Amino acid sequence: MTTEPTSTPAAAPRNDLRFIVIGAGMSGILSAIKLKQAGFDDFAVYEKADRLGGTWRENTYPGIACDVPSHFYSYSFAPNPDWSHRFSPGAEIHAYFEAVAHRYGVHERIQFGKEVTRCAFEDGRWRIETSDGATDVADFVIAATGVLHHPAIPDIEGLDDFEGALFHSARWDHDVPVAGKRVGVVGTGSSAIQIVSALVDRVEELTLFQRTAQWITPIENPAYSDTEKAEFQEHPEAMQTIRDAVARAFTDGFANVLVDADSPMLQVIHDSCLANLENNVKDPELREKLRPDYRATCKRLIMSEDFYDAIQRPNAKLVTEGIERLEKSGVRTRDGRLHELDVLVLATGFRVEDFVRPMRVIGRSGASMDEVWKDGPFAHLAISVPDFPNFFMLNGPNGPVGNFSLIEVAELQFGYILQLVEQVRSGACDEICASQEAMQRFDAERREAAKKTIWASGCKSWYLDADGLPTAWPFTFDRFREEMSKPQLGDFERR
Ligand code: N01
Repeated sequence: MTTEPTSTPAAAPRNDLRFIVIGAGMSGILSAIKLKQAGFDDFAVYEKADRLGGTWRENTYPGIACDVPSHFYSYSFAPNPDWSHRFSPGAEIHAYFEAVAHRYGVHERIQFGKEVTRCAFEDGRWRIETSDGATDVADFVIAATGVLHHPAIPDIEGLDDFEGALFHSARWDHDVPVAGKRVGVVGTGSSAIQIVSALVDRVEELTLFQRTAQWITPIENPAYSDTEKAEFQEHPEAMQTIRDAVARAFTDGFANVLVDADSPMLQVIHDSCLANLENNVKDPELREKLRPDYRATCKRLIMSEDFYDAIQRPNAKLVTEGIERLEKSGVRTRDGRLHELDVLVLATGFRVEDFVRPMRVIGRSGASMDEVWKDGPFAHLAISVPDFPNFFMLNGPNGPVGNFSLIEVAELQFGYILQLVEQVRSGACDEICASQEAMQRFDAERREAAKKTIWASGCKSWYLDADGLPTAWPFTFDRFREEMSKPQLGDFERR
């Protein structure tokens, strides 16, 4: 049942609302800043680690960078004239979040080393438990817990038998020397491609274990000169111009076209990836091994200016034979060959379906998020789940993910969430969450649209759910912006 919007406040305005933000990554820091700016000063940010930064804290592998241009992958309210490159490295991005958190006075509001283990909606408020046994109570929970968060460890036989160093790309062990070593990398996603390019000239031998070939689009990554940085400092509007241009180009040339597998623009992207492969990989045998058998952008497009060079170095080896098992000295492939290694990196991606879990979240009816999501995670417009009032997610299920700025996504979502919060603050209601009816309507439409996207055109990727249906936002990014501009209050149940 849809609850009709009412303009008559049920009670007096409330200025005593307390918020808990879970996670101090990009979207948690954003939430804290935006709450302060909106005049909500009673909030805490709980962070399980001992530093902020989320994905940029956890991923420190060699070569890490963001493939969204830095002047777009920045908060809209905190442009950074000092970005070193068009696509700046991960450590710089991490330092940016640290600096912004300090500058906006939210760093001191983060409680580090506190993992939220349980949130339960009891007597109209959220009761929070943390790993150290402490409890807290709040009116709202903002789950800023990230998407690419829980490393996926592949089910390869003999993982424990390997006597060399073994770690996931998101758990890079910097104590393990790689210079002059025989290093193997499993996987060909964005992480693996960056690792291979960064390591090949430092190691004795680099072996890339490829299960699926990837389309690669070449990008240039020029450094910003001191003159350009001084110009950005003096004329911040120059950064805004870049930002606007990139945002428009990513929206029109990318995000909006991925959702229509028949879009002619997708053929343009495909042809450019094909030309990259044909023109830049010389050995015909290697070229065939690197040739994907699906359409470009079906998987998340890899952007790299140097991967094809790297994989053609004399000390690089591409192995396409499947992995049979790990043995004490290396990887045994199905053809019986043993690839001897000192270090093996699992660049095997993330368990994306977890979202807020393993935290236990109990809604108004007593049902847990695990139960509600037993067939897969969902949320109305990626933000709100029926019967979990005053609990909102940033970058939650079925939201936009892809080759564009998740910062912009989170900013738009937070603007929307604040409008829902306003319903409670103004006294119009005490509890607000998506109605079942709106959720089901959205999910049915989302599922239909998902079938028409490029992600459903015949490849395997982390965008797909257990049934092979893409889980990402399947509409245009323009529609996302439009939806986020103003909640349809009729889609929300308010008590
Ligand atoms: O992970 P992935 P990722 N045996 O899931 C392979 C963001 N990101 O960490 O394709 C052998 O893409 C798997 O093979 P297949 C970005 O959103 C951004 O690289 O399933 N191989 C695949 O090749 C990205 O999309 C940036 O056949 C196995 C790989 O592991 C997301 O993070 C940089 C295997 C996993 O690829 C995830 O990227 C880095 C097995 N048992 C990450 N299991 C930038 O901004 C898995 N694989 C640049």
